[in-house]
Amino acid sequence: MIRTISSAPIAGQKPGTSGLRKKTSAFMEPGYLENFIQSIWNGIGGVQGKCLVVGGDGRYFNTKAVQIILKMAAASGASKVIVGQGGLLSTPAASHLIRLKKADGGIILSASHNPGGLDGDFGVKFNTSNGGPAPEAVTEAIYQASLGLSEYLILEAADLDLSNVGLTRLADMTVEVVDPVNDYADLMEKLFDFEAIRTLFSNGFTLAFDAMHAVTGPYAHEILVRRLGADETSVLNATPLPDFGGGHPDPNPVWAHELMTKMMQPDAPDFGAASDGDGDRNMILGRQVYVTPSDSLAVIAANAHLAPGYVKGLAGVARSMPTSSALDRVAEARGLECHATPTGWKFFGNLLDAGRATLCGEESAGTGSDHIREKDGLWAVLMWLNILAKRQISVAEVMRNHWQEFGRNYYSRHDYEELDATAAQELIDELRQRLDQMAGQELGALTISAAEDFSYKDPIDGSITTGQGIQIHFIEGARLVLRLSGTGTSGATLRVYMERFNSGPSGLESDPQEALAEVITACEKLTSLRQRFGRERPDVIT
Ligand code: VG1
Ligand code: CO
Repeated sequence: MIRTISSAPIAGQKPGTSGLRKKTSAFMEPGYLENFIQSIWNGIGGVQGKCLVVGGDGRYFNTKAVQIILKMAAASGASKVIVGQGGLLSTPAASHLIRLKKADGGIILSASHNPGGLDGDFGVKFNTSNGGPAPEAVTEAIYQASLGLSEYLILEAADLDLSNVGLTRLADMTVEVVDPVNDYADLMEKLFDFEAIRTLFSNGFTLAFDAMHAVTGPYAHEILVRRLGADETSVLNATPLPDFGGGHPDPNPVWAHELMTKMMQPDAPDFGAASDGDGDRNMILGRQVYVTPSDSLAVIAANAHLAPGYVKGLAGVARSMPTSSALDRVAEARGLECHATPTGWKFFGNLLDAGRATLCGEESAGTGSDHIREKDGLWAVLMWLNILAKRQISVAEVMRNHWQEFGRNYYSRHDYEELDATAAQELIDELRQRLDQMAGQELGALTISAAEDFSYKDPIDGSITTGQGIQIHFIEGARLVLRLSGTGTSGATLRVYMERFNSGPSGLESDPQEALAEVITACEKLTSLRQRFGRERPDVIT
């Protein structure tokens, strides 16, 4: 029986960089998830007769939320929902399924790298029929719908058993429970030279992949161990847990410290990698080498043709604005179109759909291509393995060669977390007001050449997005970017991005924090960050 439950708008149901993220306890309050799901339905013009893909990263409340969404889809007349077995789907696998099954869209339950559990965070992302995150116009329509919500529809029915693959029904709606891994693994097999990677492993190449107790465990096991022959022990923390084992599934040197420590030993495996909560981001390591995400993107751009799916070369490349311009150097050398977009994968969708970019990436360790419409952690790992298998050199050598050829963009991001939200916004506002007077200003050893508040005009649909971060260029070939995070759930996180180019051939092997010392000083002179927020140092340095 369909029930119409009267409700009222709940403040703050506004999707951020990647979906709506709140404390798990907030999402579990009566009507909270229901209100947002109904707002999605209303914001996209209803789900009558539509087919949707649903799944999540397995965090606390995932299973219950899937059941609620199924009942709400059935109540609003959806014709079919395709759901991952046990309610699980990585973000890239969901994107692929939407495209493969020609679904009208999908809902991914994840707060990505944010910790999970009852005390952690939960999130809901809506993806459109191209498999990509809903663009701004759609998330805005959903938000507007949430502000005018007065009721939601839900089917009164018993929970479905999602533990077996196959077809079942919920009232008039078909529910197809699918293996979350198979279709995705098949896609990877088409894109990469599995034969070459298998040979690499059989010749004794060693790997450590840290799934961080999040969704990628089963994917990594199937692909790396079962299909490619890596040793069983290569996949660490492979069982998805509702609280990610108490960890913070963010693949960076700080949160993936267990893997980091392992990889920094002289007898470390040849290759190391980690993925985040929902499997869309990655960290790449070699023996005693950490590859920054921006460098990884540039290396992939320069070597993608070694993988069967990309032999024809790249149509173009794109990066988020704060990502280092290492990618631009490769694009320039290879004559590729290169775009800089605001932070968040949704801005790559149009470029990918229009064939203007084949490869996209973000400094936050998201890399991906036009094979789906999301960033893809395991895809990046396989791309690296494919490159190493073909080039037969170590990760350290790949990096050394790359910097010799293109120069090195030293890069680092400093995060200041849980700042007072008003004070953080005031800093950005103040900087905005000073932008006009900045050119020519000396900040220690560096002189500002240009300063702007980044805005982006989408070259495909002409939409304009403003206020995407303060970007300051220095005449010495350095850059400083400041923006506020759109994925946090308490206070504000200030992200400070720093970059400095060294054309080589000497000085290419310095410590990034040392190479960036003058940019760090310039930032402090410009913002008085430490004094303003009473912070001695950043909370996270990547
Ligand atoms: C962060 C990253 C951004 C990424 C986003 C979602 O956003 O900086 O590059 O696209 O997370 O990634 P923000 O607004 O906090 O800087 V994920 O893996 O959370 O879906
Ligand atoms: Co993610």
